[in-house]
Amino acid sequence: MGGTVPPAPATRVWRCGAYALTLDRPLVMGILNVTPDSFSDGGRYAEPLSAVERGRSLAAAGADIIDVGGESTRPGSDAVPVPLEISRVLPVIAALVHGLDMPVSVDTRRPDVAAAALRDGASIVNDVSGFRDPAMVELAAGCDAGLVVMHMLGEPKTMQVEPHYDDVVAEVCDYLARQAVMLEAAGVARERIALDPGIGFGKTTAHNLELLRRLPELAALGHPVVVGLSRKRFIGEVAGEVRPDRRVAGSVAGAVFSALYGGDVIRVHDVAETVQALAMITAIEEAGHD
Ligand code: HH2
Repeated sequence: MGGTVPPAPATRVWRCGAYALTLDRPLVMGILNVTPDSFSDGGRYAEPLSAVERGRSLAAAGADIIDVGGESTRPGSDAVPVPLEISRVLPVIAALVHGLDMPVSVDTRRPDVAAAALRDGASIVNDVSGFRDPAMVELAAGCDAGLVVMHMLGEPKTMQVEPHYDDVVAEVCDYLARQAVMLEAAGVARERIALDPGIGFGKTTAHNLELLRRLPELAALGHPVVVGLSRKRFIGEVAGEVRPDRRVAGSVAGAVFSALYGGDVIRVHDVAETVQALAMITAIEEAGHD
């Protein structure tokens, strides 16, 4: 008798520079937009001091990662000149990296912005254009940062002009799988590559809901999955709420759904509310496992 004990399932990890983030519970990425025009918090943290203060309060509220962006990519937005984007994000990233023992991410499509952020200690490059730019791929191959590869149809300026897919989930998964293979071929370790369906980036409300409903298909690719739906317009359409700051309950519901169906990292404005909701999921799942 005395059969062998089955091995415990291997812990999944997302490698981000000096950090190895274990994915045995959903992680929260707190959004810090150092911009005058972001759709939800534009202008609130445009000054470095208020932005750093906000970053610290997101960490105190339980965020696992702080994602710092200097360019709004809301539908219809114009690209920001690189020097301006660098001047917005760099002082904030430098201050947060020195003050907090947690990964700081840079939300950028620009290799020069990403390179400057990495030099100042950022551990993650979050590229909403999904590492389309060969210079971004070269940068990724030459560092050890975690990467978020996001799907976006076209460019922010025009992405919401009648987006069309035959099967949105299959097309987004195919694209992300191909980008991951391309990055691995360029020399990026698989454990560094997280995938994000890009909720709201060239998608209708129906597309966004379908991507969430079939999130397990993206999770099945085997990479860490990042989901960013916080306060976005499709929640407003479902709930009949035009004000982004009144979409918190819908956002938390989306975060809980995502975490249950394969999301590993949830990108949110409302960190305290999301952390509490996700802690409940973890507590319920762990009950009776002692
Ligand atoms: N969404 C936004 C920006 N960056 N990054 C990832 N990985 N996933 C997302 O869904 C995502 C993202 C847009 O939201 P926000 O930063 O709140 O607004 P804005 O682009 O207007 O600054």
